[in-house]
Order: sequence, then C-alpha cells, then structure tokens
Amino acid sequence: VPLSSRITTFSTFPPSLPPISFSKSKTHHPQFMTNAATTKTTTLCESNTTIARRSGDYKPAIWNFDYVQSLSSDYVGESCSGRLNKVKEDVRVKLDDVEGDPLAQLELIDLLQKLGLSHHYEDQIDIILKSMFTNFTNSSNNQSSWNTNNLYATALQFRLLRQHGYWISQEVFNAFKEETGNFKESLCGDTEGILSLYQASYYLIDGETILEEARDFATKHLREYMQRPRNIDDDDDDDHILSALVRHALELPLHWRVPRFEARWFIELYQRKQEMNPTVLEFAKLDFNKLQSIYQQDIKYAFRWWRDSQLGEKLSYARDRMMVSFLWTVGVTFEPELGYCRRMSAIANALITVVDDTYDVYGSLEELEVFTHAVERWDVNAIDHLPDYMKLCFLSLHSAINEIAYNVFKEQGIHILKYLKNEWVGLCRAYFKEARWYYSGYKPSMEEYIENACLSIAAPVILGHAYATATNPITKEDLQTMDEYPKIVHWSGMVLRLADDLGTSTYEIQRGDVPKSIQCYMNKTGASEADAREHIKLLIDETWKKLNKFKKENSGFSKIFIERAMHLGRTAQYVYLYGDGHAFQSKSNMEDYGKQNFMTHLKYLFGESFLKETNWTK
Ligand code: LA6
Ligand code: MN
Ligand code: MN
Ligand code: MN
Ligand code: MN
Repeated sequence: VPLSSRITTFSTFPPSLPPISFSKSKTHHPQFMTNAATTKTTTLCESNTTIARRSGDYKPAIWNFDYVQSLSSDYVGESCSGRLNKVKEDVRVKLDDVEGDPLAQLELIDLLQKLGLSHHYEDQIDIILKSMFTNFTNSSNNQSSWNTNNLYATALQFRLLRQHGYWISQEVFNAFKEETGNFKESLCGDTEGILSLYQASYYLIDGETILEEARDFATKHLREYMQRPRNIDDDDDDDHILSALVRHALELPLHWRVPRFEARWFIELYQRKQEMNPTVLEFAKLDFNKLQSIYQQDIKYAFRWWRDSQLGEKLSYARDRMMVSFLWTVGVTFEPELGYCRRMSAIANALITVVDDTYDVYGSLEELEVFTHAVERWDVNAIDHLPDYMKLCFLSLHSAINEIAYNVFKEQGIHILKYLKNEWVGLCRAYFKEARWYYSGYKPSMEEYIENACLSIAAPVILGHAYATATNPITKEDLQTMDEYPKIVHWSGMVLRLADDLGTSTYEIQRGDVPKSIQCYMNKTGASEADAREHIKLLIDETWKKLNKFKKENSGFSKIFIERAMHLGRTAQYVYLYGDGHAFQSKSNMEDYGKQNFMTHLKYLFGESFLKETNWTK
C-alpha cells in the first residue's frame, strides 16, 4: 500500500491535514526535531561485556527542550477572557432558549460535548437530561412525538442519557425492528440515524442483545455507506462532513474517544458545516486555545523536570518520551485547574516508561531483583546495593514520589506516601514476574498473563497518582479502596494492556519479551496472529461492557474518577491506534508513517492554536 493512501486512513478531514486556520510563523517551528547525536553525553550504561542485554532500538526524542520552551500562545491568562466570557454567556442563553424543544436541546448538548465546551455547563446539562429522563420514565409508552419513528433522535437521547448516568432501557430500539426481530431494512437510507444508533450502541452492558444487534446492523450499513461510489466533483460540503464522520466513527466510536482530542478534530470539521453557528465556533476555538496555553505551561514544567533528572541523557537504553508521557495526562485529566495533577502525572509516566525499559530491555535478572527490593524498602540507602545505572533511576523515582507526598501533606495534612509507594511496589513486582518468565522461557497461560499484565501496564500507578494529585480533600477511605485494587482500575488497566499489546507486541517479541496477550492466545488456541488480534479486540469490547456496568452501578466511586479510569483506556486506544505511538514505532518499514501522523497530532494539540477568526481582543 503506498504511503499516501495509508495516511488518508488517519482520522483527518479532508484526507490530508489542511493548513487552514492555524496561526502562522510565530508559533510554527518546522525544526522541532532533536538532533540526537548532539544531545547524548556520557551515559551510565555503556556496553557491558559480561551481560547480554537487549535493545529496544528506540529512536531519540523528537521534541527538543528549546523548542518546547519556545511554545507560546496568544491566549494566556486574561488576554482573551473578556471575549471568552461573553460568548460563553451567549451560548448559555442558547441552551435556555431551546427549552421545550427536546431534540434541539439534545443536539446542542451533543455539539457542545463534541466541541469540548460542555465542561462549562455541566450543571445546566444535567438538569436538562434529568428532567428528560423523568419525562421518559413517566410517559406510558416511552415515546413522544419528537422522537417517534425518528431513529436519529431516539438514539441521540439514549446515548446522552446513558452517558450522564440515566440508564434508559435498550428496548427503546424495538420500535425500529421488524416483526421478525431484525432491524428494519427501510432504515438503511437514513445514514444519520444509523450513525446515531451506532454511537448509542456502545453504551451497552453484558447481555444487552438489542444493542449488540443494533451495533452489528449499524456497522454493516455504515461500511456499506463508505463503499458507495461518490461523485468526486460533488462539492456538497455537508456530504463530505457526513462521510468524514462515518469514517471517523468506524475507526473508533465516540464513547471510546478522548473528548479533548476529539474536540481538536471536530472543531476543524464543524467550521466547514453550512449551518454552523459562528458564536459557538468562536467559543470553541477560544476555549481550545485557552486550555492549550495552560497545557503549554504544564509541558514546559514537565520538560524542565525531565532535563534536570538527567534520565534522558544518562540512560541510553530507555525511551526519552516526555511529550507523549504528557499526552496521557491530558487524556486522563483535562480540566484547566488541575495542572498540578498533569505535571506530576507526566513525571510519573516518564518514570514508568524508564523503569519499564529497565525491566524489559536492560536489566539482568539479578539486578532487577535488587531493584525490586529497593523499591519495596523505599529507603535511599538501598542505592548502595544497586549498579550505577540503577542508582539514578531509583533516586529520581524515590525523590519525585516523596515530593508529591510532601506537597499533599503540606496542602491537606494527610500522609499518603505509603499508598503511592504501594502502587510502585505492585508495579515492580509485576515487572519482575515478567522478567522471571522471560529469563526462564516460561509461557504463561492467557489467564495467568492477563492477571499480571493488568498490573504491569501501570494502571494502578497512573490512576492512584491521578487521584492523589487531583483530589481535595483526599480521604482515607478512598486511599484504602485504591489500595485494594478496585475493579474499575482493573478494567481500565485491561483496556490499556490489550490496546498496548496490539500496538507494541510486534517489536517486543522481535527484541525478546514474554509472550503478550496475542501470543498467549495463539499458544492456547493455535489461532493465526490475525485471528488472535481480532480476539484481543473482542476482549477490549467485552471490557468496555464491564466499564459501562461499573458506571451504571456507580458503587462508591465518584463519577469523575470512573470517567478518568475510562479516559485512560480511551487514551490508550488513541495512542496505539496505528502502532506504538508511545515509543514512536510503527509496523511499516517506513518508520515515519506512525510517527509523522501521531507527531502532527501532538503538535496540533499542544503546539499550534486555532487562528482567531473574529476580532475578539476588542
Ligand atoms: C508502554 O510501553 C509503556 F511504557 C507504558 C508505561 C504504557 C502505559 C503508559 C503510560 C506511561 P510498553 P509493556 C501512561 O509497551 O512493557 O513497553 O508493559 O509496556 O508492554
Ligand atoms: Mn441494507
Ligand atoms: Mn516495555
Ligand atoms: Mn514491561
Ligand atoms: Mn507493550
């Protein structure tokens, strides 16, 4: 397949990224690549003749320090807040104006969510949906004139209600079935309705067969729609928009997408729509830019920490990946006021990445045993027993995590180090188990692998630290619950693990590693790799049903924490969509394929603002 046609499969509109509406030269630095050779100084891990070590063959960092520090935005601080508050109020009025028109309300809420704006109106949106749910459960046939025979409206209502925790029954879709039980073939011309059904069907839990059927039906017809020949000369923008939406939906459903990354994509699309609302569009751009300027400050902080840690320059075997480590944090915690969480989580993610490479690539089994004990002891003096290259790694981990605990103590008077430490001990023990399996050539069963692998993917560390740095007040009960490895963390880790295996195991197996889920399944069933991959995708699907069920039952967890756990899975599905986006490796031998596209997206998310379309400074 030629490169050009691969690129078009990425989620952009139109097929290649257009240079529209971005600010020009000022923030544009085509030279953001690091020149690897000049950045490496003496390393702590020169080749060792007595121990055979693997190599991840990782490429150097792409984002260099000076480039990152030069990132800038015109939307910092108060500069745009006058205009921003004005359009925000205009949109709030709009939300009031549509009262009494349920479909218009739903469409506006959906639009605000897709544009990344709904966080401004959470209470108002909840009031609307709650009353809609009450009306729905009180009306005798669960149908009103506005959605009778309207698949688009019924599915939109279903999706938004479930998304917000109002668990409407799958049976609303029976109205769209034939006597035979199949969905009506007459619906197949209604692409918008089918797309709406498709997006709704992902809110299913185990056993909801109507939704399963709905999803199969919708997927089949959306694929057919994409196959239909199109008139290339046809300039109907809205038609292009619909097909972009369908392509994007088939790639990943909305429920599995990270809202913040989706906003970046959707704003581009929305501005091409014939009936777009200029006020809403302007607000979306301003707000996106404003959040981006906040993230830029967090990124700069994280890069300073990374440079000062010396991990990148001293540990040549490990991935130097601060930018993508930061990306994960925005996926999980986008809220502007939670910069502390993003900064600390970016550091934790970079440390996870380095420690992971220590276990997977560089360390001997003996060294790893000593390292694991050092983490268990959590004592600075433990470094005396470590080889030199591990001393730096252990000390930076130890001091970074101690400092988080210290800051939380100063802020809230609660001592959480024990809990943070336990998450790292759990991670290192899981890493060590994999190392032992690798060095002994042991082939775990699928079940045995999964049990350990949901820990070794670091979900408990990531979510534990997100809780600790984004919550005030932190409670002893929550800490205790987190310490007991709750199901929500397990399912979140499962999505993360399986998506990671789909994206990374090709390289891992080449360089030498334990069998990952794909290989375990092949060993167990004799399936081909292609079939095993399909099976893993199915497992991701099953896991989402469990996450949905967890959300429905909402037992003892805050809504926001459940959402963060889901966001972690979503971020993984985004990062690993076309290969190993965390390490920047890709399946094709044109190594730049995955990298270029993923890098472009990182740059658009964090580096370049939307151009102001109107004169908002006045
Ligand atoms: C993925 O790498 C990696 F480093 C992670 C730590 C993924 C989780 C993400 C973070 C940092 P790899 P392994 C937010 O595929 O060895 O090497 O567990 O992980 O398969
Ligand atoms: Mn059909
Ligand atoms: Mn690894
Ligand atoms: Mn690993
Ligand atoms: Mn992996």
